[in-house]
Amino acid sequence: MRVHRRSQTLIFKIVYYGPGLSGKTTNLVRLHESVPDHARGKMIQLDTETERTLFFDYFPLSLGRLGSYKVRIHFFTVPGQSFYNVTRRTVLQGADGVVFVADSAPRREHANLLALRNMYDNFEALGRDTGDLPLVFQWNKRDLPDAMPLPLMERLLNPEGLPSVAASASTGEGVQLTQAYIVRAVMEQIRRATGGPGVELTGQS
Ligand SMILES: Nc1nc2c(ncn2[C@@H]2O[C@H](COP(=O)(O)OP(=O)(O)OP(=O)(O)O)[C@@H](O)[C@H]2O)c(=O)[nH]1
Ligand SMILES: [Mg+2]
Repeated sequence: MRVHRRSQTLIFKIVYYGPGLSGKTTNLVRLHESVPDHARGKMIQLDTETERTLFFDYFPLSLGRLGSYKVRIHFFTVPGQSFYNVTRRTVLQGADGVVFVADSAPRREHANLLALRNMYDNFEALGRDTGDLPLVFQWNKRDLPDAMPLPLMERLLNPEGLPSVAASASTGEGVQLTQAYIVRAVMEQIRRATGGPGVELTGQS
């Protein structure tokens, strides 16, 4: 979280992580579309000519107020392709929460696991303790006819039973719920960390 005292703004960073082509960029595009104009900033997509993320995607969202402070959330995606790890680590720096977008295609079972391990490795390299990391799993591409069974994905990737959402980002299904879960997890984490009486977000700013 970054605090801008002069403009009385709190800025949270949420990163969408996951293997290549799992649908991270699609999530952000759908999310951006679903936010009213007055609450969203421009979406930036830095990708290759084949629409693979090269650096990241990004857009800012105004969420409301926390006491006298305005709350903004900066959403990012990482590039999933394995050789962009330095970029992934850079994007992950300072993340207040992560959405792990897993691909339900059976042939991506191993890629999902590798990407999750890679996320923890990168946090470790950044010196970040992930014990209290707000993390939400999204089981994406549920529309695939051969999608892996949800209990299998939960068992492989989410043995701790963290919040999870079944989604089809290409149609937008589950995209907003995923965002709602991660925002809630981040806000709860702030409340725990500050020991405050509770933070209520009030309206759109
Ligand atoms: N069937 C299906 N396809 C999807 C879904 N979500 C995304 N896709 C497709 O999967 C492909 C990759 O989506 P992206 O959002 O670019 O994936 P990404 O995770 O950002 O990929 P990288 O940036 O390379 O890591 C695109 O062709 C999407 O249309 C889904 O829910 N179902
Ligand atoms: Mg992408």
